[in-house]
Amino acid sequence: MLSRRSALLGAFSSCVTFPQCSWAQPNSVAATDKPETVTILRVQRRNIEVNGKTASVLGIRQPDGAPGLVTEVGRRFRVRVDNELDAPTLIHWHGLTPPWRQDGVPGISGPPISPGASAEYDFPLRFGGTFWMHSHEGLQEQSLLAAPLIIRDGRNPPGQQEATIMLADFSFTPPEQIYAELRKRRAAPGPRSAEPGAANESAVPRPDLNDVRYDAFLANDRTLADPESIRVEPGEPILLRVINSSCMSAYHVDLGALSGELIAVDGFSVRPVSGQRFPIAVAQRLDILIKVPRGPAVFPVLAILEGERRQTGVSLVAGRAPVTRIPETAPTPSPALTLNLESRLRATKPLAKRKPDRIHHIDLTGDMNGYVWSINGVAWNKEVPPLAVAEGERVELVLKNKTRMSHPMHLHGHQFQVVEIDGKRFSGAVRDTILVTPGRRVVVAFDANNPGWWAFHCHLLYHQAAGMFATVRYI
Ligand SMILES: [Cu+2]
Repeated sequence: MLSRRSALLGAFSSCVTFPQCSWAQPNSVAATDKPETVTILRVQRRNIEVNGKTASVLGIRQPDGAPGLVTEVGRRFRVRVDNELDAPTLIHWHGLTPPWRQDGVPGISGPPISPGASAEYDFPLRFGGTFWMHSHEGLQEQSLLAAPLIIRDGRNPPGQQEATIMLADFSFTPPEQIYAELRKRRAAPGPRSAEPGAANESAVPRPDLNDVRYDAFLANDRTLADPESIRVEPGEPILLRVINSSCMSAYHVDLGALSGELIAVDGFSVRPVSGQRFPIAVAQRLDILIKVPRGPAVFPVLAILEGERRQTGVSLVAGRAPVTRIPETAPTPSPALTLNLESRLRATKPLAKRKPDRIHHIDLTGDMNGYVWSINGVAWNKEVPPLAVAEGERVELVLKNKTRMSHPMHLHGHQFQVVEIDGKRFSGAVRDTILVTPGRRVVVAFDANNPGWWAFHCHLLYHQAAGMFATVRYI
């Protein structure tokens, strides 16, 4: 099904649901969007402006310019991906559960799409939520080859306002050079040096956070020098769908003067948690419901880089209110992400209670020195045996982080439930990406119900590239 050159170019109409290329989407799908429609997604080069300079990046857009895809639960995911790049690519549908051949991981689910070729996808959408799509080929994700994938469902009342906020880390340094510089950092004693992209400002040893020094942090492709203004209706609720499409950066989402309710993580509902700040690791998503106060005002929604003051974000503009400049640094550095919120989350629809049929012990291993990252001491290569599971089993993955960095671990083709942190069992969130912080032990459980061969890896792009990658295979 993949990589066949489409002879049908032009025979499909694209799923044009929205009049302009906008990140804030109206809450309805146009009546012309029949279930049979094939949505065309073009993988292409595009320009954005960052820090006053033009940046050539990649993107996934529909023919009308809309990034990614907004659809509805119960429909089929009928998509044709056109590779308009001059390099191979393959797009992964992060958080969805397609047949494994349509999962978009080169070398696992199938070959990449050659330049000028297309691939077709067709599978049912059995659940809704906030998902995303991104390249799983090489380091393309660092060139912003990612887009939202929103599946509306009964949790979204008709007419409710919503906005998608996609976070990204950006560097003018080519990703291959960033990676090469990270790999060169071999066993340097004492404080870290040779930060890719910039000089190290401090001689004080720091915790292992943010090992790439980025030029900018983007929300919907823009920095706070020129943030997106999202018009909102005063006095009405708005659903924020926050997607962390960054390659290496975690944030604290800061609602400023607003408070919100976290109602879903990685697309799946949790018992609402009220708050003003919520952590988001790489590849995770947060659905936050906010009641916009009455009266005109501007509400910045910020994402503050973990361990630092640098921030990005958007403005919610309620009524006729003057827009003011938002600083690109927060008054104080934020802390590193912890598992405090994770341990408080409770799934509204947990997995059925069941003893595991199979338990895999997975040590997250490696070191900043030499930039070696691995699973159970083995950096990924094609010879590494998969983690075996069998259809119908309840499987538990016991994740132990033996390193000094946090790792957001992502399982393809399944959702899992967080069922234990450091020996304490609980009925945690159902999700697809779990942060495991240094020294901690986190157990996730899933039902083996999607036969095939699936990736399981750290979602930090350069950790994955360095070998913190494994596979799960049905036997
Ligand atoms: Cu990692």
